[in-house]
Amino acid sequence: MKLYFAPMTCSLSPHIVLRELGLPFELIRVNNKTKATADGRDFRDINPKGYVAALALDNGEILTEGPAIVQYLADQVPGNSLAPANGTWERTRLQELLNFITSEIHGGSAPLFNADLPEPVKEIFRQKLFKRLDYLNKNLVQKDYLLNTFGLADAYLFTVLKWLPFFNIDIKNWPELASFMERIEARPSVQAAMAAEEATQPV
Ligand SMILES: N[C@@H](CCC(=O)N[C@@H](CS)C(=O)NCC(=O)O)C(=O)O
Repeated sequence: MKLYFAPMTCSLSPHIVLRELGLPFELIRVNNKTKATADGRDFRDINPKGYVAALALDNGEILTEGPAIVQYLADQVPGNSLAPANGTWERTRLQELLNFITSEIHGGSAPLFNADLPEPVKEIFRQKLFKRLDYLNKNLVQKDYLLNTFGLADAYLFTVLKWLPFFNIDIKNWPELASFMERIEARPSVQAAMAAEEATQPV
């Protein structure tokens, strides 16, 4: 398998999951501006949507969309602790969380990266995001992880909350989220994924 990624983007989530599961993979960097890939291709020929993450399977299939990728990966390792089995109520709860993170946190914070958006518009997105962070903060009171044990939703939430400093949002305003971030960042898989991404050459 090949994971097409760009450093510090949402592709960190499947990258962490690959390492947690111990699956073999190749990491291929994408320049998100030029769409050049480290293996000498135009990324749009791999993912016509033009955004990371994209997972190239050994059978030639390309899988995109973070929540789908991480669930596919977990399903390659039956009995793993990152995702409840398909078809169970617990799996539905995981999907509920992944969808919340992708639409409300990932999608909800994306406009804050846009330098062309006027400040009052950004403030609307910021206030909406704060409500979602309040919700998550309450959810994590006396809990180490979003579900019972570390799993797919935690890797994804960690990835998107790593962007908060870019928006000058201080995670310390949400103490449970702040300790969640420390807890997840301390995991060997997370340390290894961030180090591996940083060690790649720019394309
Ligand atoms: N819906 C996609 C969104 C992926 C996405 O937002 N990727 C960003 C990085 S976090 C990207 O590559 N943006 C570059 C672009 O859109 O040109 C998913 O959940 O995987």
